[in-house]
Amino acid sequence: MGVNLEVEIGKLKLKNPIILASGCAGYGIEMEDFFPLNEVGAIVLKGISLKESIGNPPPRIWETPSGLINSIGLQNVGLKRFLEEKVPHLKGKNAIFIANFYGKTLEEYVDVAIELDKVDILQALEMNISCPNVKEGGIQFGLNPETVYKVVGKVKDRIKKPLWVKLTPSTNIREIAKAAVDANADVLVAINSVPSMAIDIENFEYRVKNRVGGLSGPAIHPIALKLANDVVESVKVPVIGCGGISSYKDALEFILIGCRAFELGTALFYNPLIPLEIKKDIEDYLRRKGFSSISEVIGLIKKGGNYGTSNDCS
Ligand code: RRO
Repeated sequence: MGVNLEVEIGKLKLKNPIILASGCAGYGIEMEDFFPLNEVGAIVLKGISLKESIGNPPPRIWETPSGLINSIGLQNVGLKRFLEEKVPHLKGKNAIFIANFYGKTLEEYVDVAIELDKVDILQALEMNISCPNVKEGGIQFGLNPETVYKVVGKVKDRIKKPLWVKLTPSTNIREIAKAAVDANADVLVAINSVPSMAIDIENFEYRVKNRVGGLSGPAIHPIALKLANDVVESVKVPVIGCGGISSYKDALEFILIGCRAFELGTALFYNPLIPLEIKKDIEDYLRRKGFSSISEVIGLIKKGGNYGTSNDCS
């Protein structure tokens, strides 16, 4: 029996709920060695800013028990080279591409979004207000509800494509989610990496030069799940779960709490074929449980307990 994995993220139809997370799949092209790009529901490209950036100085990656700390610092080719060098490669792939973007100032967020909005191969724009690794832009735009309302509203006013907003775990995510939706965000993504630190005690040094990096991988999955749940409970727009997925079970946890899709990131670094494995395993699960489509299990979790009924933001 065939199972239907199609999901709707607002007006956007994805053939399956598997989305490759920004920063973990390059500009899409890098994944083609492993599978045709249209095997996954969508690919979120590495964050783009107006100007090219070499990112933070090395070392900027450190592996922890069940996790990965990164401090890439938004290295990217910049808007001009993205349009000239990357976009032509993505044309005709019959896949869904989402551009992740950020600005150092509110005006830069708007300017880069306006330009990306004109790119026909992009189906939506994912605003990054949650990068833990840059001094300007990134996380400080995502910590405060008033700032979130302002930056989301200003960008949303100037673009036609759906606006996804990727949230940080480092604040009251319910308030931030509401502010983004009040400013007409179409979709929320929860969560970006968790600010973290590791020390080399022999050499008295931080493991990453920037001192702080974003923790991702299995270590953060339960945190991500709880925060995605908070967002689902707080707003009516589609929510995409992100954080520490390394198996179909982790992915389905996001779906059962009500996320319409999920972003897969760090696991791609040690197993680039994991999207295909998760797809097959989800199909097997749905058949085993007697469902014919993924949409039947979205939000199927049995509600219970008192959590979420108060103003709990812990
Ligand atoms: O480039 C990065 O350092 C980075 C970004 Br933009 C982000 O959103 N999340 C992350 O963990 N690293």
